Amino acid sequence: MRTQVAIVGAGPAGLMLAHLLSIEGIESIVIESRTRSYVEHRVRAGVLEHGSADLLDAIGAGARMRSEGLVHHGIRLRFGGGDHRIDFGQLTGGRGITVYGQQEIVKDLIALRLAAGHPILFEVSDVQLHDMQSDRPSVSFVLDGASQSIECDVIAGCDGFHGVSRESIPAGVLTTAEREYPFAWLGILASVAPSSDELIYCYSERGFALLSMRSPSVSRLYLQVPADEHIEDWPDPRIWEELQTRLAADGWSLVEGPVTEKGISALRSVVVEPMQFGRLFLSGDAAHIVPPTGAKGMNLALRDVHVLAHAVAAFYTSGDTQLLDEYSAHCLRRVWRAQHFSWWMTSMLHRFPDSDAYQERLQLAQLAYMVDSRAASTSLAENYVGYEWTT
Ligand code: RFL
Ligand code: PHB
Repeated sequence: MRTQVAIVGAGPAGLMLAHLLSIEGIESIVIESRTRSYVEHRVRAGVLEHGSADLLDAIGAGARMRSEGLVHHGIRLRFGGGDHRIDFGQLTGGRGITVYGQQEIVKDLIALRLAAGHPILFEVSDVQLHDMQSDRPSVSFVLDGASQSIECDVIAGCDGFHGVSRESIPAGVLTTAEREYPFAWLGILASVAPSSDELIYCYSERGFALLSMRSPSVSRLYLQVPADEHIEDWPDPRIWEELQTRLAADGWSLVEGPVTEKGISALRSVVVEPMQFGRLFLSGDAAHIVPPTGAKGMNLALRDVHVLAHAVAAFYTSGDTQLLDEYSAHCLRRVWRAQHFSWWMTSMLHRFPDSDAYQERLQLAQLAYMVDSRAASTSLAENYVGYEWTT
């Protein structure tokens, strides 16, 4: 097979890139190791920045998000037994976020691509990247028991944190900066109307809790748990009891319902630099991950491929690799802003195992400043909804 851009991974990054390239008249083939059904049902992110929602619209994939997604103009910080609203609308000139499940975006992007007759090859195995430093790189893999190869001009490594693309780069090329956190998130989906019309980020003595949602009848809730916790130790009644204790607030109650999905995810911050090796470009979780507290991971993945598509288009128009060469530095500026925001939200809202009275008072003082100061809440708001660089 021959194409212009071989895309490894059909997550939000890979699928969005395929659409953006196709709008520029550039051909691509997407290969994915999982089944279509698996990627369409993997429960992950839920919050789209203002700019990400606009991007889905711009490529013609926004119709269901606009009709089923929930637009929010604020979040609540809950601490000291009370709620404090961060009003995005007022603080960011009317901007908001859209709550819409990542797997719904993946479904919409897959349907649109297949309807246009463009290929996504699911269930490929033994994926290997070759000749990345030449101008004729290729990707080999096995599909339905047969060995195949795609020759291309550019490879986009959009295969997530556990993919092969980053691992294919020789040792010594990339530098890695990372943080591990001494806790994880236990997340559930429940068939019950959300007990709040906006997300609640809750700091409590027993640890962080988050109330989110997927629709008017589906709640998504998270609990901070120790990093080595096992999901088997958390039967549904224990999860609800812990949520009730942490989220308790005067005059408010958490309504429980059947749990339809649950799992534990580790929290890490990682960035590899540069996000390029020859004609291989890493995008999204393949190059960087953030703890989910800032709701940034998928948004960053979409931003990366927006930059990459533009650079690839310029390359085909002019033959010039300047924008491709600048891709990594361009993305890393936003990536590091999101790294800081995600690390900072995580540090402010979680209980650390070695915490003492001094650290707790510092966290509470920081939370109070966030809601008392317009400057501080504006900073949180603009980072959360996503902002455009002015330089
Ligand atoms: P993905 O989504 O991991 O997709 C990579 C795809 O590549 C496939 N793959 C391969 N394909 C071919 N060959 C191989 N060798 C392959 N190896 C892997 C995989 O099967 C997969 O289909 O990466 P991408 O596209 O970069 O997207 C990143 C996002 O998925 C991720 O950043 C977000 O889910 C993070 N995240 C959140 N981000 C937000 O922007 N807002 C949120 O509210 C938010 N909440 C979250 C989150 C992540 C969470 N978890 C589970 C880590 C909440 C949680 C709990
Ligand atoms: C979610 O709804 O899954 C979600 C919302 C906000 C976050 C993380 C996850 O910060």
